[in-house]
Amino acid sequence: MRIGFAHSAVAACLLGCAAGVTLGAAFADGDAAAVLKIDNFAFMPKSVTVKAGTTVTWTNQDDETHTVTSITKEFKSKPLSAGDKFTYTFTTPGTYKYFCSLHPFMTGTIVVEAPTGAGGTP
Ligand SMILES: [Cu+2]
Repeated sequence: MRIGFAHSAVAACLLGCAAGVTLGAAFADGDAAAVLKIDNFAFMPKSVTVKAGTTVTWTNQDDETHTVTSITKEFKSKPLSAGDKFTYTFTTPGTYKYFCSLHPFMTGTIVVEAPTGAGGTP
């Protein structure tokens, strides 16, 4: 269901992006969102550590089409053209490795830590 998945990913991004803009100043108590970019055939930052429940957004700023594809198939973007975004919310602690299915040498890692107590400890 490639089309269906892409549609839900876009919907999630709309929600996530809107929330990010609205709540941007309120993130001091915890990372509820993380933003990565894809540029020059690389994910940047290449490795990111976030708390469980964090929504990660990748934006393709390259001129090439790329994907964000989990090696364990937990998440998989559609091919992202320049300017496209992909959003995924990580709810379970663990290490998530991913790559670009079009350029497999492009790799990245999301490390998801257990959430801290309410309020968190920076
Ligand atoms: Cu690529």
